[in-house]
Amino acid sequence: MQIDAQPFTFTCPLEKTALVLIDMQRDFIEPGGFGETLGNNVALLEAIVPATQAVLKAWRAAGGLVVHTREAHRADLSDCPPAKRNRGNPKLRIGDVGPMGRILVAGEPGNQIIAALAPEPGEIVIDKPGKGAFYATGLQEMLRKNGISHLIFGGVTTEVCVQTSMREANDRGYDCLLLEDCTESYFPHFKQAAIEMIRAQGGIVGWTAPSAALHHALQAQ
Ligand code: C5J
Repeated sequence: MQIDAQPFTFTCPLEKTALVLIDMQRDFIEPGGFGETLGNNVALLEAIVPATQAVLKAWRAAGGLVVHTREAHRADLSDCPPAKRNRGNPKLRIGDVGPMGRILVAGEPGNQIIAALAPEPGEIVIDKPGKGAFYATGLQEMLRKNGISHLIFGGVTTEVCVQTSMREANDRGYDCLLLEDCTESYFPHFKQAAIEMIRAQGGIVGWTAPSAALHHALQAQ
């Protein structure tokens, strides 16, 4: 597949490429979750759902591998360092009970992927205790087993979990593309800066493209 991207065309064999949707979970996108308790306007993130849903549908129709991640901690918080739990003095901390259950705890209602992007059987779902999708997870091994060398990213938030995951992937040798209209930040200028950082210096972290370019490439397959 040839995807019209910046800083130059992203070439990826469909069977060696996974779509990775980062943390499209209720805790970040719906009112009452972790994102809102940190004082953010979650409506900004909700706006990318239609474009992300369209990509997911097209990718599934093409038979591509899908990976979903969730920022999720064990119920006993043994995988949540106090430094992370206490940071920022939010109204509700990780593990506290909010309107959608315990904040960022695996299995709680708020920790589920939003209904519009719910994983289907056979898709990989990774619970990650850190911001990056590779830290303390089995993601690399699962990608290796599936023969994956290229990753197409969407999800939230651009400059935190998406960018961290792309950097981790880049260091592990994956070629990575970020779909610009399938990612968002609570701070739009951070999103723009992250996109520019990723593709600067000849793609030092990876490539970026609008989702229309991916749809075009899939149709040309
Ligand atoms: C944050 C994330 N922002 N998924 N998590 O804490 O980006």
